[in-house]
Parts: sequence; C-alpha cells; structure tokens
Amino acid sequence: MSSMDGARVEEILSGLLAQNPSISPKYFYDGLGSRLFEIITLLDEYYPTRTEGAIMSQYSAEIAKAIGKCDVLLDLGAGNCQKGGALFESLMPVEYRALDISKEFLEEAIAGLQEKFPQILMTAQEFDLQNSLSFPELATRKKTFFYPGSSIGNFDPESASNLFRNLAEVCDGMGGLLIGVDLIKPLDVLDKAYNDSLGITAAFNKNILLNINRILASNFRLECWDHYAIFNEELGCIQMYLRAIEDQMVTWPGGRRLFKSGELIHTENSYKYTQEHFESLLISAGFKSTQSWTDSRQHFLITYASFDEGAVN
Ligand code: AVJ
Repeated sequence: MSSMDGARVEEILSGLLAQNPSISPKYFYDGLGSRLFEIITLLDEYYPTRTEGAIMSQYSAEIAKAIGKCDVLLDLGAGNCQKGGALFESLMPVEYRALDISKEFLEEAIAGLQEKFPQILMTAQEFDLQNSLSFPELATRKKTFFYPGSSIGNFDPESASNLFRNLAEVCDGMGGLLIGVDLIKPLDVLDKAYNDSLGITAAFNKNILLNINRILASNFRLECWDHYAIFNEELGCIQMYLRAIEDQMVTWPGGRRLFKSGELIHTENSYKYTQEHFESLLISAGFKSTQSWTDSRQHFLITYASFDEGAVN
C-alpha cells in the first residue's frame, strides 16, 4: 500500500466510524461511477449538464469577450476535458492545464485534443481540490480558471468561499474564474433530478459502496442499502444518503461497524444558489466584478468573476 492509499483509507475510516457516518463524494467516481454519472447527465430529469451546455454555446461570444485574451486556461476537475476543449475555438488559450483528482482520463483526453489544437501547450496534473492551489511557475502569467458542472455545489458555502479566495489570490490581479453553478428552483424539479425514474442516481449512489469495498476490503452488501435524496431547505442543498434497510455489521481488516436499520450514511451535499448570493461570495473573495448568464427557466448559472473593474452586469 502506498502512503497515498494509507491516507485514503484513514479518511474513509474516520468518515465511516463517525457518529454521523459519511463517505466523501469523490469516491463516487471510480470507472463504473464515472460512467453512471455520464448516464445521469443524459437523463431528461437531470437538467444541469444540458442546461449549462446550452448557456455556454448560446453565449460563447459574450463569454469569450468578457474573458478577453486568454493566456493559461486551468481546467479544474477536467475529467474527459470535453467542456474545456469546447472553449478552445472561442478562447484560443496559449496554454491549457487539465487538473483532476485522477490522471486516468486526463492524459488520453489531452492526447485527443492535442491533435486538433497542436499550437496549444497542454499538460495534465493530478489534483484534489480539497488542497490549496498554487502555481509558482505561472506567477507572471494571466490565468483563467474554469470550474464547470456545479462541482462547486459539493462544497458548503464557506468552503466555496475559501476556494474562491484561494483562486483570487493565485490570479494575482489578472484573469479570473469562469464557473457554472446550479440555481435554487422549484422543489419538484430538484427532487426528480436526484430521484430519477430509471434509478440511475440510486445506482450511482450505491456504487460508492462497491468502490469502498475495493479500497478497504470491506463487505458492504448493496441489497441492504437504499438510495435516499432530499432537499435540505435550511442548508439549501440536495443531500444524498444511503439508508440501511436492516441491522447489519460491516467489517474490514482491523475494524467493523454495526449499522442499525434506518441508519444513514451521508454521501453528498449538492448546494444550490441564488445568483445574488453566488456573485456576492465571489466579490467577497476578492474578485472585482462578475458577469453572469443563465437559461430562460433560470435553472443554471454561468458566472465569470474577474479583476476587470469594467465588466459589471
Ligand atoms: C457533479 C456534483 C454536480 O451535484 O448534481 C449527480 C453529482 N449527484 N447526481 C450534482 C450528482 C447525484 C453532481 N455534481
């Protein structure tokens, strides 16, 4: 076991053994989980990905104009680099850096993009956004960060704020952040998006236990757990849990835990914002201005936060 694996095991165990057990949503994305998420994005009920794509393509010229000359484009949580690559035509960055928690998809994706855009310098970097960002080698360069998909929704507002502060600092008065976030909307729309009729979100949620079994050599049994997703109005987020169907003992080398029938393991928070709240977080973090774009139903928001005093919307 590498030290990295040891740290992962520690993190997972402390979540599983806590009074209110939890597993970090980053453990959703093993090979199967990443594919299940891709299927979620194809569901009628799951509006975010499709809506974000429509806003990005409808306003691509305005977005490119707001960003201006793009030197280094840093893609946070790049995955298959599809969304980052879609910006190349309009932004034409000098350099593209794809960051993600796993390098697995990155290198292949970059190889494909490099063929289409040989003039752009492209690199992949393994990175967990729970850690703070710093790019000393890019100190004098104008940096445009790209964080699409409402991945920011997995952070609570205070942690989101800290990430924004970190990004504003790294930008050092130049460039900015282009970010997609899910908006607060009628409950039934939210509910359907996380309780889809095909049960893909349920499979996505339960698959986290298969991944944990692999990492911990634990013995979670999927038939003993139900998917449970609910909007927490107080916090403003969708919360996903796995609910024990019956009393059960789960064991792993060196430990075990009894889960009582009905007990919950928290697997994800997905925060939703109003435009006003989201923009105010960015401004408080140090960005000078924001410009936002949304769809006609106001389901999703794209914001560019920058250091240009002019770009007020
Ligand atoms: C990738 C975090 C944006 O919160 O909607 C989809 C993940 N979870 N269905 C989201 C997810 C359940 C997704 N994010």
